[in-house]
This record gives sequence, structure tokens and C-alpha cells, in this order.
Amino acid sequence: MSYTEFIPTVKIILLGDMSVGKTALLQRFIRGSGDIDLHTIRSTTGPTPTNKLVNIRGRKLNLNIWDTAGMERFQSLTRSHYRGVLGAILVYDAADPGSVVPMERWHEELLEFTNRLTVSVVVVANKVDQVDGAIPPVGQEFARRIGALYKETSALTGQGVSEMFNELCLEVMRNASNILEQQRANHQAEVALHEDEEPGAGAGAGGGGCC
Ligand SMILES: Nc1nc2c(ncn2[C@@H]2O[C@H](COP(=O)(O)OP(=O)(O)O)[C@@H](O)[C@H]2O)c(=O)[nH]1
Ligand SMILES: [Mg+2]
Repeated sequence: MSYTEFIPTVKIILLGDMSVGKTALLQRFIRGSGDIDLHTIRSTTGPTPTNKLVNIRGRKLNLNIWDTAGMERFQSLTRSHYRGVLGAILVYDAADPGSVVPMERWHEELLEFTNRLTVSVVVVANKVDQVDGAIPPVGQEFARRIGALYKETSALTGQGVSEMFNELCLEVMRNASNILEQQRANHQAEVALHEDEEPGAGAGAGGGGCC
């Protein structure tokens, strides 16, 4: 096996009720400042991951981001959706402060299926472009209560979106450093194993075994 640079994978999930802007946030993050047509965003059938390579303070991470793809309507995310999650983005609509209430349930479900010691959480007040004046502090209060980060975003204008993902990644690197190191160790062990097996790679190279 030839040497390839190891890049740890960080599984992130988006949580929150319908229409708060989860898919739009993901699209904005993936496409950057380019135009996105928020009106063409549709729910797909079943959650699908999106991968994005990021560089956080000189360290590369492969973000494996899972959207709910409409399943949140029935609160029907499965245990496997949560498996291995290191970062969770709890989204509500800043223009509809009542939408912060269901996040309690999403957070409970998150804690039921993940390790609270290693999962990092950010509470996101999205659609800030639709709020005139100060953002009601309900999201910030909720975040403080559950010990999460708090960020304000607009998927429409892009305000705060990449910053939110960056800060979540930094938090993951702090809270889940052991898991990321374990990934690296597993990778190195696998590379070493394959090097041993490869014909011509070191001592046991005599057999060949080629047909
Ligand atoms: N004004 C504004 N609209 C948004 C924003 N984010 C999403 N939307 C709109 O809100 C609706 C729901 O967004 P969507 O991403 O599908 O929500 P989801 O159900 O949580 O995935 C769509 O019509 C989007 O165009 C935002 O930051 N600002
Ligand atoms: Mg969606």
C-alpha cells in the first residue's frame, strides 16, 4: 500500500424541525459564497452524507455531514444516523423563537444515542436576515443550559455559516482528540500490515504468490 496522507473523518449531523434551514445551511457551506437557489432545495428520500475537506488551523479534516432529508418530520431518525457522531448542529429559526422549543427533544435524542463526553454541539439561530433588530436570546440561553456553542447564521446571505462550521470543528478537535488519534493509529496499523504483506516490501518478500 502506498503511503497516503491520513485525514481524520468527523461525522456531523444537522438536527432541528422542518423548514428551519438545515439543508440550506449545508448547501451554503458546501458552495461557499456562490449563488444558491434556496427555493430549489427539496427534501430527498432518506438521509445522505455530504463530504467536505476542511483545513482547521493547519489540520485537515474530512467532514462527513448528514442532513435529515425530511425524516425529521416524523422524528424518525434511527440509531445508525447518530452512530459515530462527533459534532451536532441544532438549528432553529431565529425569526420564529418558538422553534427553539423542539430542540430540547432533539438534544435528548442526541444524548441518548451518542457519547455526551465526546460529542460537540452548536446551537444555531438561522435566518437572522429575517430578524429586524436584536435576536431574541432564547437560543443563546438554551445553548448555555446544555453547554453548547451558540452561533447566528443566515444560509441566505452566508453570514456566519463557515465560521459556525469552523468553530464546531475546533470544538470537536478539543473534545474528541482521542478518537481522532485512534483513527490515525488504526490507519497506521493498517498501512504497516499491508506493507508487510506486499511482495518486495522487506523481509518476507520471497514468496511472491503471483499467478
Ligand atoms: N430568509 C432565509 N430563508 C432561509 C434561510 N435558510 C433557509 N431558508 C428558507 O427556509 C425554507 C426551509 O429551508 P430548508 O433548508 O429546506 O429547511 P430544512 O427543512 O430545515 O432543511 C426554504 O424555503 C429556504 O429557502 C435563511 O437563512 N434565510
Ligand atoms: Mg431539509
